[in-house]
Amino acid sequence: MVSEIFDPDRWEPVTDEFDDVTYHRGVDEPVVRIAFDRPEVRNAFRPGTVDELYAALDHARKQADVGCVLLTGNGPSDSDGGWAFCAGGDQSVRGDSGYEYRDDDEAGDEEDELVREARAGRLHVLEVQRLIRFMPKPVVAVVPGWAVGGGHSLHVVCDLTLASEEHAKFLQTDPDVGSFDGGFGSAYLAKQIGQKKAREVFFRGKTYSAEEAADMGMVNEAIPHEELEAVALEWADEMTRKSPTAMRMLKYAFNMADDGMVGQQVFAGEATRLAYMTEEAQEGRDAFLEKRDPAFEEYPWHY
Ligand code: S0N
Repeated sequence: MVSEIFDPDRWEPVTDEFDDVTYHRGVDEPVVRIAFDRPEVRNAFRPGTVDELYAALDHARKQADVGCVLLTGNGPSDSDGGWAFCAGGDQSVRGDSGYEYRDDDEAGDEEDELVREARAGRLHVLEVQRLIRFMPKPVVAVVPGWAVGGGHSLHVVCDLTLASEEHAKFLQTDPDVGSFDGGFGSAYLAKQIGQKKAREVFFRGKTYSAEEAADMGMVNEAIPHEELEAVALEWADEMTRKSPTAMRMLKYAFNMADDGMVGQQVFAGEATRLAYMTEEAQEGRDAFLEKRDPAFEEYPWHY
């Protein structure tokens, strides 16, 4: 079983090579579902989990026929029935300078010795955050239970969050375990819910329900638990019917003000891609290749 609220008729596996993550694509919809699959530890991530998550997200990023990514957590836990989106970094594999690959963590085993050495104690969940932030399609956090620590930060960086009315719980424990997400997890959260509230989330470490999180502005909607994944698919269906170019430009436009020069670069790269599609830009290329002056006077100075 993938998850109690997973509908097997609507999904087919993309791969079964992952240990800590499941990866499906919609049978009839241009949507993928990527899920943490460690319910016994509230879907906490170890380094191999992050590798697999990154690989699945990057695969989804490159698929021309995929317009939306649902990021969720499988459940419930067999031992106590608890639900989780993700409980952040797995504290049991945290060494003295970061999270460590252990013997039962198969991911990346083929890598050579120098790569293994370079990746020791990595905090590469931040690379996953950047991938979510910069991929040219919406990523929706579908939160069936706990979103905690680095798991909370992941929902924050997603474009949208839908949460189980009954089971979703939002909690920041970073300062309880001596970690701090000083990037999107805190600063971008403050953009979403305001400075005072964001500081309360981190400094107090109170648990918020889906409804409270929606009232604060960090969750789009609280959904009855049994309907959570079906509603997420409805939202994905609405979004994937829109113009891919418009959606991409909108995502990057929303990001730009907060992402500085990198945000400008990403947006401008897309503008350049659009410009390349014009005859005017193609005239510049052709003139160079034909060793003549470009005839740009053919093209209007629009106002
Ligand atoms: C999630 C909580 C609140 C759930 O409580 P509940 O329902 O009472 O269940 P438990 O009995 O506590 O848990 C069930 C089982 O799951 C294990 N477990 C839960 N979370 C983790 C975890 N994070 N790591 C390892 N195991 C976990 C429990 O141990 C239990 O197992 P058994 O039954 O065998 O005892 C509650 O569990 C809780 O508070 N969990 C810890 C949450 C936490 O503190 N997470 C880490 C926070 N920090 C980060 O995530 C760092 C993120 C990060 O990587 C990062 C990001 C940005 C910049 C830097 C970093 C960096 O790496 O530092």
